[in-house]
Amino acid sequence: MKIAALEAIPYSIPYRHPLHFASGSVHEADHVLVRLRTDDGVVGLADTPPRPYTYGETQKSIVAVVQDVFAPQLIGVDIFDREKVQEILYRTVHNQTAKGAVDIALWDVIGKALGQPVTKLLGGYSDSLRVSHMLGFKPARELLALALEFRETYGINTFKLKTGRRPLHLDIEAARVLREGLGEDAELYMDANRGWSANEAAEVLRLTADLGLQFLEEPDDAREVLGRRRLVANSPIPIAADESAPNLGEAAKEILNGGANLLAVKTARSGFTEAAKIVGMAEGMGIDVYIGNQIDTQVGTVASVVFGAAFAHTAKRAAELSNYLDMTDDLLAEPLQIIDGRIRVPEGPGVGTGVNEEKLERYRSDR
Ligand code: MUC
Ligand code: MG
Repeated sequence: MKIAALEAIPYSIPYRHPLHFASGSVHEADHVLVRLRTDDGVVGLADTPPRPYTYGETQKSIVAVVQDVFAPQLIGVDIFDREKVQEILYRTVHNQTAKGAVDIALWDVIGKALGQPVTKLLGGYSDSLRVSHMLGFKPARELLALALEFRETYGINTFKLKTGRRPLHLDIEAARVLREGLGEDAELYMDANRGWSANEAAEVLRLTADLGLQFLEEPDDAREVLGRRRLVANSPIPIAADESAPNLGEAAKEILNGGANLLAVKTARSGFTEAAKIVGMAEGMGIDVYIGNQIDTQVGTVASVVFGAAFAHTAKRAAELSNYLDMTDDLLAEPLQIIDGRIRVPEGPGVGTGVNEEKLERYRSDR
């Protein structure tokens, strides 16, 4: 069974309210749906979030690289020759989420062709994942009200607080208000998206030492190697790499450099094939991982669930799976449900990324 067509469809769905964080903000999901067809008519789907401030990609660059660079090289390749597909994709540098989406769409057709859920093909470890919700910049009291509402409505009790602001007390106060309002049982961690220097991050860790934070993600720019190494060596909690470890090589380098001792794994940027290699590498090195969020739609989130539930190493920690709730609508045909703080893996063949065609027509922006 061979790849016969590869399309990239830009679309846009507004957010209910913008999400702000240290490296940028989102107001609408101006994403790209990747659709891969085989010569037998099997269709695979995946979602691609352009994040210029993280990976340098835009909606237009994703459409261009998928249709003009990847499609001509991939058409005619057997769907089961995954290493050949990887070799072709990695001939092109960067374009992280475009490659991730092509890989996930390929896994979707493989699952459908075999009549198997992809989560089982990958590892089949669990049938659900515990959800962590990401809170963007807001005044501390509003953050607490939101977190309490999420706990009440969805049973979510793990929260990632976006930080990296100056003056530092804004984020320190937000963390303190959340801990006091949510109680000891809530799991809380911070993501500064490189907003601080290493010394500022050390100061925040000192002033929040009594709050029981789980870890701190991407506190500063990891390219400032010595500052980061010093921070990791002296931190009482793990320091996680997210955008500083977007691929297998960078993830290995960050760990070996002492730039991180925890890794965020994101299917949107790694697909399933590279993400599985990162998970294996981390497990072998004794490094914990968690499933991160690329501010994914439901189509993107279902891929994270399928992957995260497949492995013991990724299913251990809460996964960031709920930010689609900030969107006004979604393309996913079978909407996700968060019950008792968990999302279940879809049971049908493939990834479960089927879209509502009528909605795709309504939101696509190329016509
Ligand atoms: C994160 O973990 O950094 C920020 C931008 C994006 O695409 O995802 C985030 C979340
Ligand atoms: Mg992050």
